[in-house]
Amino acid sequence: MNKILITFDEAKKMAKSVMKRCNILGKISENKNIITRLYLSKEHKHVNIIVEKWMQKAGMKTWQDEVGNICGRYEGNTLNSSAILMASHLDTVKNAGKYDGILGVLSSIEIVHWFHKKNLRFNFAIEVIGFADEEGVRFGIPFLGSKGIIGEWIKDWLNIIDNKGISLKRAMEGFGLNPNFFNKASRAKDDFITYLELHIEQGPYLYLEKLPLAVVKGINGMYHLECKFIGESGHAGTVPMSCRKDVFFAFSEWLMFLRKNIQKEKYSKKIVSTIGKFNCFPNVTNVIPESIVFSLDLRSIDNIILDNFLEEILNYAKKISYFYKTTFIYKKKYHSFSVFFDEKLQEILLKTIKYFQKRTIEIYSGAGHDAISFAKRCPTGMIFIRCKKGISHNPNESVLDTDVALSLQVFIKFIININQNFL
Ligand code: HGY
Ligand code: MN
Ligand code: MN
Repeated sequence: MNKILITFDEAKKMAKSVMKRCNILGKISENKNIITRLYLSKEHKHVNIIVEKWMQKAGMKTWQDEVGNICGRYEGNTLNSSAILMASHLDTVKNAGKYDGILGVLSSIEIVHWFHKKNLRFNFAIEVIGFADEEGVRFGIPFLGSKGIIGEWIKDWLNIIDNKGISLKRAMEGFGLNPNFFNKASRAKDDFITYLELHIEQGPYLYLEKLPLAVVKGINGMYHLECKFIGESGHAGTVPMSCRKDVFFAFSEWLMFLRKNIQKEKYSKKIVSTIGKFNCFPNVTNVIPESIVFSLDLRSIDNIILDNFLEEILNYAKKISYFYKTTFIYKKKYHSFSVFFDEKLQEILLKTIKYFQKRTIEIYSGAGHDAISFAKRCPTGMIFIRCKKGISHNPNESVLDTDVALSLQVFIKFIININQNFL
């Protein structure tokens, strides 16, 4: 079976079909001008129906699980054998591109379709999952889809409400899911022998190195906080500056401290910090704000550096808020330690990429991925595909179909190889 290879021309044809399907799903959005597809939305349901049909055409048995993931299974030589899981997510951020997550799901389906057409079966099954929610945009918790598969949902999450006041529980019911059955989505540990994810890099390294593919060594640790400076609202025209409890002065001095701190030798190039969401109350021109609420996203591959930096900027926030007679409070909404992928799997992926692409690089992922959920359960590997100028979470996200073709060749060869040697 080792001799079976897929030619680049054949792979390019498959890549064209993957890109066409990315375009089709890119049109399914809550907003006709930008791509936004959130968990348990009608767009999510629409995409699941289409992707399920593509999975069935590829020879897979399909089902939608109890947290809304769309799943497909291509049996091995023997029924009910453990599976290689190839997956990624189908939800998007707001104003997204067409490839983040989606490319990995559709490429995986295309690969299974190729095996199905060649009537190839392996010592393992292959499962493909389109995770229902990775971005966490609607309910603020990332990786809800893959956490459903590994049984890491917490019942309290059902009461979390979205920005329209709809609880996760109600949203599940509206989607046709029974919120009390979320545990039924979880799969046994030995259902999966390996987790593989193809994903766009979403950063600039492959683009700068002029390389199509790279092996991912691991994923940065991450904190998501919700922070609040609380002052005192008052009349913009009458309150003297010396009597104000001005949250913006506290916030801006804190932000300057953060910027200076992150440039210090001990932190520079090791941490990224983002304030993506920002709200001011009451947000009226002639009222001194009572409070500002904002998100803080911090990431680093080094967990200690990440914790030290976070402690320093939280301490300073408390100090500067006292100086301006305001209060600073925060909530840790999410935390994941950095994750390092299986060395042996990386070696095989590296060798397989080098078979087609003489040179490659190994990088850590600044972006979070569903692979985080599986790294502690089974050998987990990721391949990054170049995206133009590293642009992502942006409608200008773009990939080359020749790079997609190469990634299909790599994954097909990888699966045929491990069928021979690995198991
Ligand atoms: O935030 C991330 O890293 C991913 O896009 N969810
Ligand atoms: Mn993303
Ligand atoms: Mn993603």
